[in-house]
Amino acid sequence: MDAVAKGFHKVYGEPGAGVWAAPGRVNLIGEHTDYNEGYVLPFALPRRTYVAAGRTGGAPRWQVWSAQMDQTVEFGPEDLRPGGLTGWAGYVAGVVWALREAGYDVPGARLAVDSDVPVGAGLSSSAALECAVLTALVDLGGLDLPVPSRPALAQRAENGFVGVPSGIMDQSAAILCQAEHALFLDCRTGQAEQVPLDLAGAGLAVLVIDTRAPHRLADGEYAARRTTCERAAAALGVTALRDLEPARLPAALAALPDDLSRRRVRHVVTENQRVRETVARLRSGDARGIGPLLSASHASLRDDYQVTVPELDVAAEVAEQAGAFGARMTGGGFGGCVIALVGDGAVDSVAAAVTEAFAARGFAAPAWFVATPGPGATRLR
Ligand code: GAF
Repeated sequence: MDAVAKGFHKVYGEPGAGVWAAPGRVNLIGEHTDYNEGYVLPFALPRRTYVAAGRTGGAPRWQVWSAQMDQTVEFGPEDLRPGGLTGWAGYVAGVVWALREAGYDVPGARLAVDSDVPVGAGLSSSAALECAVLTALVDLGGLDLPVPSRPALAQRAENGFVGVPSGIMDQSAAILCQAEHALFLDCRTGQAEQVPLDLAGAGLAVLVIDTRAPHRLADGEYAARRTTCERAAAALGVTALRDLEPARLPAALAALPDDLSRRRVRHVVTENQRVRETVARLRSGDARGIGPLLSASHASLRDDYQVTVPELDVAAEVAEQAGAFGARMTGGGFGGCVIALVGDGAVDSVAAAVTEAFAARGFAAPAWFVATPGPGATRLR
């Protein structure tokens, strides 16, 4: 927070009006279910993207400086068309664009951005940036945009301006999560429940292992998964795969013409069920009991949804062999992170086992940290 405030002062020669922040996330369970109108259960990381900002007078224009890139980008209304800005600044311009498209009078502003959310690790650094900027601009401009409506607006920035066809989970996590809770979100209705997640109280920890595996073919593959799901839903006569209850799965699989859509549908239907089961176990105080559900989710993402890579599979498998109660990839896949549910005394040994296994296979050394559920987007000063 201090660094970004100082950065603002240095770049613009005056202090900003305030500092805002939004977090990255891990998804505990419920992967590739959001765009199928199903259930997700993310929690916010204590790692956040910070934005210092101040209004400018005159015709609206925007200047944004990034501490990570040590670069300032300036844009005006003429740049606000989908794809009009690319790279990191596209996420910022996308938020201004989405607000204006929704009819909001966005004030001209200067912004400084700093972040400790790892980029490209599948921890939602882009949603953290979008949501920190959105929260700052809404406050600066006194815009009447209720909190529950903000995730969809930030998602529109990503879908419509940046051009990534993501679902609504990451922006919802960045905006709606609360400290010490996971967010049980129904992605169709927007209904959100805060589920207490007192891991330390249960003698547990969520170990996040960043495999550092480069994303491979991620964009096209993600879009392809979406299309297959949408076509399967249409073929089965439902609005979205969310409408298929597990009891209908055998008949649905029998009705589908190809193996690929059968696999995708099986993943989505069983994953939605695993999310509900995870929430039930957490509500009943059985945090350790969610381990097998995490592992089943990983197997489904590996075998049926086919979005893992060898680094993710090795990390999940070795974490379990080393004593984790369950482990799974988190986020979109094709690289990124694995989460492992471990006893709080086993963090180092599980991380060491994965590091060793990576070295033995010639993979890049993984990074790791323990994740505790932090707060969603907020004004800090
Ligand atoms: C990415 C997307 F941005 C999310 O919307 C979600 O679909 C996720 O992949 C997979 O669960 O993070």
